[in-house]
Amino acid sequence: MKTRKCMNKFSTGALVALGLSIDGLHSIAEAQTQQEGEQNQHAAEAHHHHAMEGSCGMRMRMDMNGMVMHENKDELPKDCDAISEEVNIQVRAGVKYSEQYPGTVFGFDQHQWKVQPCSRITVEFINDDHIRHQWMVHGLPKYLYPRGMFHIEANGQQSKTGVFIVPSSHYTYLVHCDIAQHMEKGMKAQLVVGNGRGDLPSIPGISAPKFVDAFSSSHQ
Ligand SMILES: [Cu+2]
Repeated sequence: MKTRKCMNKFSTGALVALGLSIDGLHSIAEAQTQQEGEQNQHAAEAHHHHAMEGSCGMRMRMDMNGMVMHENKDELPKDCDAISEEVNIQVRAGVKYSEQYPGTVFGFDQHQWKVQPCSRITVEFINDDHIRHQWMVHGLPKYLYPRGMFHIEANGQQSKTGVFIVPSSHYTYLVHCDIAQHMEKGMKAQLVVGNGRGDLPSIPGISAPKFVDAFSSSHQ
C-alpha cells in the first residue's frame, strides 16, 4: 500500500530530515513572497510547495506550523463499540516548564492525562520555545496506528492540533518528545487509559527514575 510505505519512512532519524523539509517549506514560502508581483512564471514552484503539504497521504499532514502523523478521527478500535467520551487536552511545551523539576531542561506543562477507555482525544499542542517539540504517544494498536504511534510536532512558537482514539484496554502509554535528549531532559509524560498499568519511570513530578543518579555533593 502506497500510504503505508510512505509512513514507514518516518523513523526517528527521518524526523530530523522532516525538520529540514519544514525549513525547506519556509524558504520556498519566502521565495514565493519575493516573487509576488512578477509574472506567473513561478506557478510551478507554487504548485510544488502545495504538493509538499500532506504529501504522504491522509495519515500525515504538515505545514509551516508543524505536523500531525497517524491521526485517527473516526476509525474505532475493534474492541470499542463506540466512542466513550470526547476529551480535549491542551498541552504546552517549553523550557520554562522544567524549572520546578531539578535536573530537567525541557518540559510539558502537564505530565499525566487520564482518560476513559475508547475515548477520542483531541490534543492541542502549543510550543512556547523557539525550537521544535513533539507530543508523541507510543504503544497504540499497530493495525490503527503505524508503528503504534500518534505524533504531533509543533515548530518554534507554533501550535498544532490532532485527534486519535484509544482502545479499550487499561494501559499507561508513554508520551514524549523524540528530539534528541528532550525526553531524557524532562519531556516525558504518560497517558493513563482507565486504571492504567502502573506509572512509567522518570516522569517529572510523578515517578522516580529507574536508575537514580549516584552523584554526591560532598567532596571527600
Ligand atoms: Cu522537545
